[in-house]
Amino acid sequence: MSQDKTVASVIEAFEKFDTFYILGHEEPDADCLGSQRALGSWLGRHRRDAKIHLCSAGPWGRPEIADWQPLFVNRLPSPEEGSSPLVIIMDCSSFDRTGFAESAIPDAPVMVIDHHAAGSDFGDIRYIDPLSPSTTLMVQRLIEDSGDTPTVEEAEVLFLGFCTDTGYFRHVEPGRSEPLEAVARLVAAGASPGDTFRLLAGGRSLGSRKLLGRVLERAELFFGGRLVLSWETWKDWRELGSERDSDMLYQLMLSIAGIEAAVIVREQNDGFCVVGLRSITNLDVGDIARFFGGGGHKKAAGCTVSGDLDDVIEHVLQVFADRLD
Ligand SMILES: [Mn+2]
Repeated sequence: MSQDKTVASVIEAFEKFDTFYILGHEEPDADCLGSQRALGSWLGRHRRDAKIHLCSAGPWGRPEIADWQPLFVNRLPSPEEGSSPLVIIMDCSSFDRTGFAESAIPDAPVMVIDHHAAGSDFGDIRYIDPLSPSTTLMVQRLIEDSGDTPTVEEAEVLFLGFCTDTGYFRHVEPGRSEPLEAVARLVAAGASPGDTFRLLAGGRSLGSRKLLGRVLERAELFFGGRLVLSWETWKDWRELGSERDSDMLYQLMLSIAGIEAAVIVREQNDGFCVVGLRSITNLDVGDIARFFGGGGHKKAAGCTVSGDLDDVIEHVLQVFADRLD
């Protein structure tokens, strides 16, 4: 089915139901929650009789969405007698990622709206667009293709979701302008690029800034300056707080001239270390993560490795040596 037809059939499908359970993935981000909020808001505007339940299993770790928690339930209420419920799962490539047990979900048709290319083929109605940089952009399309315009609030959360998944436009692919044309309409509808940037970059604790400094201070170059590696101890984490800002840390590390990849090794308190990997060249860090039983993409990946900090750092460097030496 063409994407146009899929979108039309999804819009049509909404008409058959009167109760909507809108779910996203666990450890939610603004793409998932923004998609849920905008779709819920729009369905509520159109179908004034409909019951809308925004559902999230949490945990709510990210500062930019911390205020949204009261809008969501973490336990799904039962549908009313005689109602026609639909379960909508957004930005989620497998059912497990919702964080809910199957028994906690009402027995109802399932619609999946997602932009991940890989994943399990679950759900009865599927709207999947791997070319879409965010799920929020797909929700915007549903709203616009039904002849409507997002409200200011819908535009704000849709824009925030797009900025989250594109690293504030950094990951938008060249050669395709439609996503930028679409988000320009969100700005026209009232979304603020400045406020959105401050929401994504701000709201941090002093401890988290000091932690950035500490980890940066320890950074070392390897393989003729092609790899930068740093580390964080369990003690740092206890002292300065659990709030992390990995994206900022990787940005700073990857801004070193001539660098190809960055690694952060984080000591856990259970004899393991969590290793985060980022690349800005063709060097496939997903491959390195998979060597240790982890996963991810070519440019962003992670794994958990047993051993103390020194052992894990040495082991990771050995694996990089095969590729960079
Ligand atoms: Mn997403």
